[in-house]
Amino acid sequence: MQDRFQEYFLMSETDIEDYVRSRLDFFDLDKALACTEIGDGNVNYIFRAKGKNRSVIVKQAGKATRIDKNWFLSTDRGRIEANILTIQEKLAPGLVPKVYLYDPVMCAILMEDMAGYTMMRTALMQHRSYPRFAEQISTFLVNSLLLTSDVVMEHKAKKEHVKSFINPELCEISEQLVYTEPYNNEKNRNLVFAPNDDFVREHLYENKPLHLAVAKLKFDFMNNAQCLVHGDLHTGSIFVNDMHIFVFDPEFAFYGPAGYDIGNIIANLLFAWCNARTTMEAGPGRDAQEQWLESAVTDVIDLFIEKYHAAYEENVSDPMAQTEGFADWYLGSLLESTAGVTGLEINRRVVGMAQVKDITTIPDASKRAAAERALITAANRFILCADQFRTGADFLSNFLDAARNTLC
Ligand code: SR1
Ligand code: MG
Repeated sequence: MQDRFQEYFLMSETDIEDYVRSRLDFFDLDKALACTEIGDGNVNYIFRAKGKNRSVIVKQAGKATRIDKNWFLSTDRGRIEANILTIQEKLAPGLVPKVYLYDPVMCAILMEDMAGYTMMRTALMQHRSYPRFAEQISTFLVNSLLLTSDVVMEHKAKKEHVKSFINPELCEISEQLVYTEPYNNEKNRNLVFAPNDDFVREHLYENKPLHLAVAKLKFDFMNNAQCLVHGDLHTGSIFVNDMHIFVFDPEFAFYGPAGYDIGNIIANLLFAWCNARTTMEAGPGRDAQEQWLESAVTDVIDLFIEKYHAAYEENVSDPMAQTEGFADWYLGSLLESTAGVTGLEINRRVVGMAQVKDITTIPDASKRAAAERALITAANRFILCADQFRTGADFLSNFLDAARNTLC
């Protein structure tokens, strides 16, 4: 058969069977494949091709984002995503989907299907709990972050990594949507929930001390090539089942501050808590869901700290990083940046253009408004007092204090 995939075009469901067969030797020739578009993200196109016994995911980078067809992005993000998944599979085996092939012509990744798994945000909005989550994500975080840093990697090899993960356009999205627009609405595309207009003006747009703290975090994001970060590690980038998780969708990857990934996780667990609090009936079911989410927040941080120390001890290679006191100082800086990013991720998802369904689908307007105010209150303290968060309990109590005042 003539290969009609020699030149880039944006594929649709009807192209996927031919495409997959042209690239992989996976499927019986005499059985048709069921091909469906399954993505609902803001950026790329994701298809599942399913044969009798096997299935595969095709993720193609379009030239424009899905959220805005006039917003053009380099398709090089497909290469970056395939490369980071391959590295993370070595560092955290089994916690990311396996890449079968990256096709630089179609800018498409063919990868393992996470069949039998649910997107974590969807599952959390169904108020399901995953007792193994903190254990698994903390392993992923320590391995993918610490082991790609200068503490562990040979420094010239690490600099080669930094080069190959330069991701200017995707980083620019975060610089705008996370580090700028929630504080000034400069492109007039924030989506502020009307009952909170005044609150947002006072606490975000006119809050000068907050702007200074955010500016410092923005320049840390742009200049601190610390670790190979996923770059968009919210609960829509994780697939879960009762036993296991997969982290996927790392097209925003680059060398940046470790706290960027950890803070994203914490913030998104707090969105799930707000969803449970405002949409579940008061009673034992809601209490259990909230308690699980609260322990997930504390455990992610505390297990990260515990595993960080063990991994540091085992893997540190830089002689100066072995100086007594350095590991603790470095950890302190990671936790400070984690707190700052937790606050930034909260604010951008509450008022920015890319919001989260956990909050936007809360049906009762006064509960949604109260949840958003609690989140912004907690977020601003995460940002302004970032150096005061050193344990899981510190992270949780800041949020619960804010929630107690507005949501209980
Ligand atoms: C144009 S992309 C908007 C947002 O979606 C992605 O998941 C990232 O979070 C990005 O900021
Ligand atoms: Mg994504």
